[in-house]
Amino acid sequence: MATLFDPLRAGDLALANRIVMAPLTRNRSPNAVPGDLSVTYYGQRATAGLIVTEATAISHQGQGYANVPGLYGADQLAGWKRVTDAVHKAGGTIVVQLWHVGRISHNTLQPGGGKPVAPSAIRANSKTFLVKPDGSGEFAETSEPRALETAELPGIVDDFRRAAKAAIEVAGFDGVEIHGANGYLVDQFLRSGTNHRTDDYGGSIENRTRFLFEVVDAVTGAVGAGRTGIRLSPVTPANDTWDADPQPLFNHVVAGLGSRGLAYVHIVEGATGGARDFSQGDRPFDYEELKATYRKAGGTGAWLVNNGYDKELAEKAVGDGYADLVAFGKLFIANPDLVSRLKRNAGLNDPDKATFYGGDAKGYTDYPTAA
Ligand code: 8OZ
Repeated sequence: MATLFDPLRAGDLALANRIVMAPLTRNRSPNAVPGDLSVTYYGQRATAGLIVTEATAISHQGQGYANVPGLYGADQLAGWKRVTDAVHKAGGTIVVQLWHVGRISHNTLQPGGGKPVAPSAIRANSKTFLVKPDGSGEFAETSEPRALETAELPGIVDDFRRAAKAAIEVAGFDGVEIHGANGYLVDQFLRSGTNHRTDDYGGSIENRTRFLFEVVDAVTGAVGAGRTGIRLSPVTPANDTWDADPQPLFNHVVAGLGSRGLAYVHIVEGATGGARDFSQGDRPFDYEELKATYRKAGGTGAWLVNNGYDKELAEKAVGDGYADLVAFGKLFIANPDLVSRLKRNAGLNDPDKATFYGGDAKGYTDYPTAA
């Protein structure tokens, strides 16, 4: 029976254990450049089998929050190179999460102060995080988006491709994770609540999943499928996302991923950061069916699960053969040495919510390791 502490090969990634650091937005990269604090923060957590970085904007247009990092400028890539060097020096493996926020943005964060872009011009009932001139943070309503022209889509797909290539070749990452979850651009295309398009990218399931597959093909073409993962959140209501019938939609997604040879598929079960049994549509979501659909379609990537796992639940998921990898979020914020703490059944530090988003070293790099 597999345990959380066994190594695993996921595509081209050789992982020391099954414990993954989930992507966690921390808003500590002024000018979109990860700095000294981020080098320390990720280096401290390098005993994770895999680190998935915080969501990282592939373009200025893909940016939606203050002080989140990017992958579209030389200084941003140089900042990340210092992070990957620190993680590699400590023996870890790190992939970067490729992010386009779509409508979850604010005019003041967009190129030329323009409108954020989306599949359809439907404003999200959601908030973004801005920094005021005095340096303090505030949550603000997301701005009214504009609908993307069909002719603009290849440019965004190309931004994903370019960011992925630079992530590997310049920033030194071991791989990339496409952010297809939590109500950002890729997810906005998937869901019937946010995609009202009448071109080849809207309407049927086949059309709504077209953008996702174009992004996957561009990224895997640039860096190799064995270095590519993807994150999906089939039922999350995060960022005002909604779909009338998620099961056939996401079954179609993973069936299409099955033949594409990815390193892993990362599933947020339930409401992101909330109830694991949350569902949308008129039936509970069947995650076993989702996984079986992926395997039946030839998918050999690792099955990575997330949302509210503790040690017991994670051990069961891996021991039962359901999950290959388990991602922990808040526990990794508060416990840089989470792997050894779980292994030794040591006590866990409690995460401090007040310092999750924005700020300095406090609540970022100052959580103690166990004696
Ligand atoms: C929390 C705050 C801001 C962004 C996600 C990238 O939900 C995020 C995010 C989370 O995927």
